[in-house]
Amino acid sequence: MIPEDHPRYRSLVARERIAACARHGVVALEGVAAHGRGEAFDYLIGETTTESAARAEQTAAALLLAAAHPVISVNGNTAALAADGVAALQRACGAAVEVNLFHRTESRIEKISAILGKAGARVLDGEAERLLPLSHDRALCLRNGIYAADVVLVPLEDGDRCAALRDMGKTVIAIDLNPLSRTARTASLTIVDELTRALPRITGACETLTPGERERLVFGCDNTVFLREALDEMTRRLCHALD
Ligand code: PTJ
Repeated sequence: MIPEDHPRYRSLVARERIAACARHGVVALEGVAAHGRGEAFDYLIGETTTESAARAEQTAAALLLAAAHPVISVNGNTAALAADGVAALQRACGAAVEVNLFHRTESRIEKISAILGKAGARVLDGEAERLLPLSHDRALCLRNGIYAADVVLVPLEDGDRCAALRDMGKTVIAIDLNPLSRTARTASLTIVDELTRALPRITGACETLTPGERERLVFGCDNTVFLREALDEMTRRLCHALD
């Protein structure tokens, strides 16, 4: 039991949730390591949404709303931490939700789909086919889902699939606290923010952006600028950590 007045309450609750979901086979054991890496980068960014990340979140909303066939791709960590957030974003932008796993088993697909369904998300189902040019199981996706998408939101991605999706001409929006990851550098837009902070902000922007604002954000989207701003912020914090 984590006391609510613990200074790191939010972080500890998230960690406990990841551990519980790993015990249930929702989160892959490798996903526990990925979460820890995320925690470390979140420390560096100050465990807060920077002004730059907030702009990236608005841009993500604009891209999702401009898409003809947006898809939110969900893995084990995302379902564990943010099933509600995925469902709310789906309602706000009309995206399809598809489960796509690196460590793929039918049992995990079912468990993750159930968590998402319970949170109110409508999850695509059907026969996954090996449609992406990848040698691992993230190649398996739905013909009417990720394969047909023009914009794919990929929280906690692995770099290979991000590159494959870009090569197929898709716009890829990543949420990744590590601005140096291959995913972050390959995506069309990377939100350097923690998943559970990012999703509600994207949803909020979907509900409030005017058509003119959306157009300006899509036109001005430059991933290199967002990555540089995230690295600058981390560097600034490191340089002044003991001041
Ligand atoms: O559920 P599966 O089988 O699809 O497996 C998923 C994992 C997470 C194991 C797989 O996608 C993976 O190996 O991911 P990586 O390559 O470790 O990348 C995860 C990235 O997400 C890292 O750069 C972390 O810094 C970042 N990250 C971790 N937790 C969060 C995060 N970014 C934002 N919010 C988080 N909560």
